[in-house]
Amino acid sequence: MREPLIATIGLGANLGDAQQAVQEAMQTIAAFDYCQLHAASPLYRSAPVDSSGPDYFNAVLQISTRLNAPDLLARLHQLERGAGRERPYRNAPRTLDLDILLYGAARIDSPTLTVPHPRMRQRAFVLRPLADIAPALVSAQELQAVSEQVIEKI
Ligand code: PH2
Ligand code: MG
Ligand code: MG
Repeated sequence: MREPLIATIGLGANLGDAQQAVQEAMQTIAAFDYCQLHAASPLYRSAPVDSSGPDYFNAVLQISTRLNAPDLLARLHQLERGAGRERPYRNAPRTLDLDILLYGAARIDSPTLTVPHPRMRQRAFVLRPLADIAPALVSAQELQAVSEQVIEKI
């Protein structure tokens, strides 16, 4: 078990009771072994970006964790499966999506995990909630660049 660091996780869902799925997942992740809640963003409703179906519910969570990145990812995937996640095609509507956005200051480039998340800085549904809980991690220019994306805090 390693020294604790802050992992930043993006949550999203747009099928089924998506709002409840995101809220429940935040609580479940905060209660994972070897993890402590660091910060939880408000919930946002956002239009699908490069995706389809109903509006998404999105949030960002920071945990302090001693889990290594593959173990954290495995637990997140387990939670997605428990929520009935299916993967018929890329960016398909989904009951629950849990992405590791940042893992401390680590850069990870493995077949199953790329961190920092390669598209996080192009997405208002990540940057807006991230700016709420970790303003030093998001610049005004980055927020401006995604200001056309349809999103509201709920
Ligand atoms: N996730 C995607 C693709 N598009 N759009 C919104 N609004 N919210 C998401 O969480 C989302 C998306 C791929 O993971
Ligand atoms: Mg995703
Ligand atoms: Mg994902």
